Order: sequence, then structure tokens, then C-alpha cells
Amino acid sequence: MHGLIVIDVQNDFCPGGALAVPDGDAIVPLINAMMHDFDAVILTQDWHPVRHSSFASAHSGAAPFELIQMPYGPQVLWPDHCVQNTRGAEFHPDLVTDADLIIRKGFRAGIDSYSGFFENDKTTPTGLEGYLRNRGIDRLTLVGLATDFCVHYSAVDAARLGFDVTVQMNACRAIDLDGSLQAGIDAMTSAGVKLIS
Ligand code: VGL
Ligand code: ZN
Repeated sequence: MHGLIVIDVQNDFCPGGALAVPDGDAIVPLINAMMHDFDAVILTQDWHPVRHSSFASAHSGAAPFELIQMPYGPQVLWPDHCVQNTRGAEFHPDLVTDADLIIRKGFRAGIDSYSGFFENDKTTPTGLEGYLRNRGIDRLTLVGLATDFCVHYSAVDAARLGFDVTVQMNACRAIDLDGSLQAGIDAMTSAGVKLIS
């Protein structure tokens, strides 16, 4: 069984949003068209409380895109984005959202969650693995935003968990912060993730 995981195609990651990924909205028609080819479609939704610890605004003297040390490891500080129940956290209005499952992540104030599988401590599960296994899904294709953060971390975790993972790069867009796109590509390749276009 083959699942499509659509990562964080939300207003704040699209042009005009708080953490806009260049050309982020361009992938929406592609993703909608792909949905028919899978046994299951899962959407992830970045879903932060106000003053989330990944927001630069929650740390005095810090600026967006700085790297800090959190108890669970290094963390990039972001502009406030995908705040629960705001328009920025909603899916792009053109994205087809009649998915099998919508999984929210990053909802705990003290810890971020790039991956759809584990929070950034790399140990706290979101429950997605259990859902997929319970549905008999063993192959995954990942698309969405951003290639170098949430797609990258989700793909690496999925591969480590033993899923057969492909990232369709033409249906992803990157933030590309200090070489993060190349680093993400290298990490995904090393983890055995297939990158296709
Ligand atoms: C993401 C940074 C912060 C992403 C989410 O979806 O890639 N990036 N939160
Ligand atoms: Zn976030």
C-alpha cells in the first residue's frame, strides 16, 4: 500500500505568508493531481501555540533565522508562523483537503516538530508511524513544504523506520537557509530516500 504524505502546504509557507517559501504555492495543482494515484493521502499541518519556543519573538534579543541550543538540541528560530486557528495555519485554499488523515505537529510550546513522525527531540512520536502500519502502508511518497526542513526530516525518519520512501522534488519547494537544501538532499540520500522529479 502506497501513501502520499503532503507536508505543510499552509498559507504561512506560501507567498504572502509569515514564513513564505519562494514559489511555495506553485506545487498545489501538482499535488492535487497526484492524490488520485495513492491508496491513502495524509496531510501534515504545522500547528503552533502563540509564543511557541521555535519563534524568535519568544526569546528576548533573538532574531529570526538564528540558531539556538534548546534542551533537545539545536533549533532555528523562525518568524511567528502557523499559529493555531489563524489564517496562516490553514491549508492553501486551493489544496484538496479531503485526505484520509490530517496530522498536526509542533503543538507543544517547548518543542518544535519538523518531522511528521517525531518531534525535534527525535524520540517523541506523533503517532503517524502507528497509523500507517495499521493501514498496511509500507511505501510513502512525500511532497510539500519545505524541502529542506519538514519534508527532509519526515523523509529521513520514515526511511529509518523502514518505509520505502520517495520524495518527489518537483512537488516540493525549499527555504534554503545557509546551505540547508544541499544538506537536506545529502541527508535524505544517505538515509536511502529516493529523490525523483
Ligand atoms: C517548517 C520551519 C518551521 C516546514 C515548519 O514546514 O518546513 N519549517 N516550521
Ligand atoms: Zn513551524
